[in-house]
Amino acid sequence: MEKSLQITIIVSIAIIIIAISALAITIPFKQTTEANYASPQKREFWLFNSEIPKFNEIKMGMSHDVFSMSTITVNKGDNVTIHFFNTELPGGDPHSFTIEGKTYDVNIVLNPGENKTVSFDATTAGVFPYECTFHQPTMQGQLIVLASGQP
Ligand SMILES: [Cu+2]
Repeated sequence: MEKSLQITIIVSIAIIIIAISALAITIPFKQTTEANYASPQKREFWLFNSEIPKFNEIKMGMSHDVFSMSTITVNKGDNVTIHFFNTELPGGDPHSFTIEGKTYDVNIVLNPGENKTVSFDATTAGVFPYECTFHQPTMQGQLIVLASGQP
């Protein structure tokens, strides 16, 4: 009888220690997550056409053109502004910034030396591929809209 009471007390103390440890581990992560997902915010990006140095287009059978950013990450609810620049010299290629699908209807086409700005609200969470319609398959990226932190 006395022994079983001892065991009960030891088990209870062990459970309390485990519970406190788990809480101590979880709390810092929770705070970090909440701080990072403060939203909505106005988020601004500068995007450029770029190229892979020493990339042999003939040998590889594809374009050397890429976007300066292959991912753009925002939170759901953010207002997103993207300034897109075509840094080609006169006589160079046009480039587009085109988000695939109908969720975000963005398609801007720039001649050499031009820049344009596009703004939209990130109303839908998910991963949305973007591309330059002139330079596939190399010139593409992903708009990532995170759902976390939304009420
Ligand atoms: Cu392009």
